[in-house]
Amino acid sequence: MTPDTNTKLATEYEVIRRREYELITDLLEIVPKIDGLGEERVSQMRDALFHADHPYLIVLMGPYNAGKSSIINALLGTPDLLPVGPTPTTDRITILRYGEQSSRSRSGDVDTVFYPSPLLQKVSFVDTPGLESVFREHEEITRRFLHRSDTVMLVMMATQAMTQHNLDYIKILKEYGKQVILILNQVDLLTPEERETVRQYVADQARGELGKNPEVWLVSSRMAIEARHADGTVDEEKWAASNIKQIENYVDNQLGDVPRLRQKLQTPLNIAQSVHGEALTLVRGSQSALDHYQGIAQNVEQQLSVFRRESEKVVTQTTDDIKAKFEQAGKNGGEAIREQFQFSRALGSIFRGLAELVGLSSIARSTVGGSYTRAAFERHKVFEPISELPTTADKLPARLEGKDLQDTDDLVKYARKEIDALPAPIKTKVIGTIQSPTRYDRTALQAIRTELQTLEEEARVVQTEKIEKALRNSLLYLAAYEVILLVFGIFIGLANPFGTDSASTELIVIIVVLGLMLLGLAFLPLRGRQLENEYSKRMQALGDKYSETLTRAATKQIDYGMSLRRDSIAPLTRLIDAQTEIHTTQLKRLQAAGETLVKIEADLTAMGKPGLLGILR
Ligand SMILES: Nc1nc2c(ncn2[C@@H]2O[C@H](COP(=O)(O)OP(=O)(O)O)[C@@H](O)[C@H]2O)c(=O)[nH]1
Ligand SMILES: [Mg+2]
Repeated sequence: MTPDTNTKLATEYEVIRRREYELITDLLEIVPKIDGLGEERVSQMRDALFHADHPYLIVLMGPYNAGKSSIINALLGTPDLLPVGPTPTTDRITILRYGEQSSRSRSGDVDTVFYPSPLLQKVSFVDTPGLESVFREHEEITRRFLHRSDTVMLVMMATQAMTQHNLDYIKILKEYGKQVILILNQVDLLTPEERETVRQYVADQARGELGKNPEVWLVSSRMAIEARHADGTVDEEKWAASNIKQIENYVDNQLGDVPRLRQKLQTPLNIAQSVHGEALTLVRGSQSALDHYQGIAQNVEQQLSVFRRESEKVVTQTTDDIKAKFEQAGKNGGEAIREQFQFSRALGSIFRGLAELVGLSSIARSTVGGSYTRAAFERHKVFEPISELPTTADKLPARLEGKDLQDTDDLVKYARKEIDALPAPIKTKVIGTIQSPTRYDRTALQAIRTELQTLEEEARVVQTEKIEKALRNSLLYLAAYEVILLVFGIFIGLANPFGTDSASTELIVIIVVLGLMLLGLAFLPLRGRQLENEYSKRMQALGDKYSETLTRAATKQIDYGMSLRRDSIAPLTRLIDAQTEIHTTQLKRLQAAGETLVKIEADLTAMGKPGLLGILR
């Protein structure tokens, strides 16, 4: 492959790798929260993330002072990026990876060094301490890195190549099934003849262990570092002699190897696909559980609206009762008024009216007038229904409260039963306790007591004066009217104004006068009816106002009672809401991830294949 196609391939690879990384990062936010998905699957995902995170991983191992850190410094053209020393300078594992800016971070046994080198865009290096310490003190981490590595470079001092130890390590590394390259460093300390001898020796020794012709590279990191001058110039001859270029070339060749690259991207993708599939199945499987929870939520809502309607019915029953009492009072009052304005009474009252006319009744009025209307009201028990109002109104808060508490207890029992029936992992997610309220706020209906009292008092007010004045005036007008007609009748009878011949005319006139006199008598009950209507209208208006006031306060108490009910079972309803929310988002995100998985898979299959025009896609 040409370097050009190599670059294109590397870019393509990098694009897919990044998408995989993002996808797996996204999945890692979801999958640990899916009930029933084993911890093992989650750690597989984390592994997959690591794979997708590192473009290509080369682990450098070898004894202390072999020059592992120096080789990395030489490759990156920075003598001081990693500490170098004749003694074990550091006992930590260091990952070198690409970063826009040079920075370091530390987590556990592992340091990460970010550095803006183009080489690190293609490959990440893992620098390890001496082999002995690696397997003794960092066994777990070492294993992890070895598993994830693409290539292991076993770095040895050319002057002390292939000790028994090194042979043992080759054996171990072989077990990991990784490609092992033997690097003999510090060859600047050997003559060309010695170099060839050492290479032969190492190759022979390693062949036995690796079972094939091993790669043995002779390098000098010191020469490579020395070849790059501080002023930016490079001693090309020295650089070539250092042979560090061989490592660079290796990286480039690896990245030009399409099947290998594809395999590298396929591994995390496969893990992601497998875990994603299982997660989706689990989430879909929990749909029926969710349906059950929503059934509970619906039951609760339904029950709550039934409760509300029942409470409202209690209120309407009371207000109907109250309105009936006002109506009764209005009716009784009307009767009392009617009695005053009765025709038979009116007849008898004409004389009283006459007395009024001549001003004789002023004494009688003060003694009789005040009492006869009130007495009529008493007789007709007008105030009895009014006095029953407080008892009726006062029963309402207690009835509502009793219902609130009973309903809440019922809901609590229901919610507890449902929570008990939840699967154990869900049960642990219930926050708070389901319980009936310990206090009850009665202020809403207490607050209107005085308002109601005022209305009751108003209902007791008999407008005695108004009624009696009306009666008096009616009698007065009636009496005057009758007297005038009477005088007119007598005049007709005595004065004979139509002459003796017209006795019939006279008779007719007298009959008409008598008729008018009788008609006048109907005026009184009519006036009474008018007052009666006024009174019952006033009572009805008061009754409406009374009911409205009561309803307003009762609605407040009902609202309060409803909130008590909701609060008492809030842990259950909150859990259901939360579960629904979690389920919906999980499903949505998993479905989206599934689509991305399919796209990446397709792009991965197409990776490195020539496009329509024969050029690399
Ligand atoms: N002569 C020579 N010395 C080297 C070379 N590379 C490293 N060293 C020295 O070997 C020592 C250990 O190097 P270092 O990179 O820290 O080894 P590490 O322990 O494997 O990381 C240091 O003193 C380096 O200067 C080399 O190519 N030639
Ligand atoms: Mg080192």
